[in-house]
Amino acid sequence: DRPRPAKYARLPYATAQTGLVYDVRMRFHVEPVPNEKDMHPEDPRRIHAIFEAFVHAGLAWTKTGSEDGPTKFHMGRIDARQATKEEVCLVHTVKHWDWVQTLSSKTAEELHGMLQHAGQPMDSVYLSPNTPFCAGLSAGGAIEACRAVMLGKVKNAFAVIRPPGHHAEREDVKGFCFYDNVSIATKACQREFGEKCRKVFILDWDVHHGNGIQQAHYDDPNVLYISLHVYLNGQFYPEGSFRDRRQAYGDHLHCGKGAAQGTNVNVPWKTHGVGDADYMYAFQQVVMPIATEFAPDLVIIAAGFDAAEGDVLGDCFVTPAGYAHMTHMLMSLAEGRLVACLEGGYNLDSIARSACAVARTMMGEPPDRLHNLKPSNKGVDVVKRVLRQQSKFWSCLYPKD
Ligand code: 6DK
Ligand code: ZN
Repeated sequence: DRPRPAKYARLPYATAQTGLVYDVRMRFHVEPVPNEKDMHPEDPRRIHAIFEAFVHAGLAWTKTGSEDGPTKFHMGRIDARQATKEEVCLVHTVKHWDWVQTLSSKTAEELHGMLQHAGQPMDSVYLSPNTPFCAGLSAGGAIEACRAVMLGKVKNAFAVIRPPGHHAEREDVKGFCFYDNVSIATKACQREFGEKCRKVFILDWDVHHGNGIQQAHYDDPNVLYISLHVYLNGQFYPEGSFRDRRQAYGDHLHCGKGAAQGTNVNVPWKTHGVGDADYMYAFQQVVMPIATEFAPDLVIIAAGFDAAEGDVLGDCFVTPAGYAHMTHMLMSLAEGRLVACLEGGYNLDSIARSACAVARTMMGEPPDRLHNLKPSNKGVDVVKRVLRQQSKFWSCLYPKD
């Protein structure tokens, strides 16, 4: 990451405007493997790589040198804690909670055996005795980041958490996820802050569709979920991975149920290889108009960095500056109350650089300029299809002619 320009080093972050959740104990959820080369992509080093980059760039609780006196907090530290059973069960069933808890007392062999569930292999997760502890901290970290913003302790916050959450369903672990961190934080804040936090906007820029988040709020008109993801008609996760054989789940026709129609928005890219220009186009045409009309009280980013340049799972080309611009636009909503919660992202260097760009933007630095603003033909096509569908529900999108 580039060094911090001097003119920003002196900005008076008297009380930090940006909060940071990072707890090393979230690294304890690991798959036992013989060597580094065989590491699962959802690697405990992911969160460390991001934190280390924050420290290196002078963004996270570093000492600024003896002549400056005491430690200066550039990002304010927010402590993670365990999410309670009651909080987790705002989204998941008690049966789900109980099942996750049982993992802590199992041997490695027993855990390995549990990966076969009712004759079917469990979908893309590994299990460790520390999983319940780490999943609890991850959800609790997301909650505390959102609470700090809602309480006005910080303007915005970044929760560097794992395991991720957006695939976890009401009663299913899936896709490296156990508890749906972002949805739990959403419901916890709605409950605690009432009218002050009635409407929450969740923007999911992870390259995979957040089926868990979509499910958790599908009939709630007070939660707007917009996801941009690769969607290849059965060929890209989580398509085709559901027990009940659901296929089309992240398509543009899934809009929400009943009074919540229009509060679920899928932007399903039809190819790999989408980049900044496609994201900027979707933000301009779809995301920002709908979000502005929705007028949220809080914005949460399901911030996976697997659409980043260099990620082998995503195979897309979003640059750190692209993430910075999306962050910058989202900061214009909800009087700036914005929380980024880490989801996926597997190239340690890409996620570190992307997360730094997001954090700098949240702290008030202008984003770097983008060099290519021409969206791909296929990208334009997808956005048009989304517009046609969503214009039934949003007056800002009504065809005007
Ligand atoms: N499995 C996520 O990024 C999770 O959305 C993505 C889960 C993908 C599962 C299928 C898959 C592999 C690939 C390579 C090696 C082992 C397993 F939830 C998030 F973390 F955010 O690609
Ligand atoms: Zn992902």
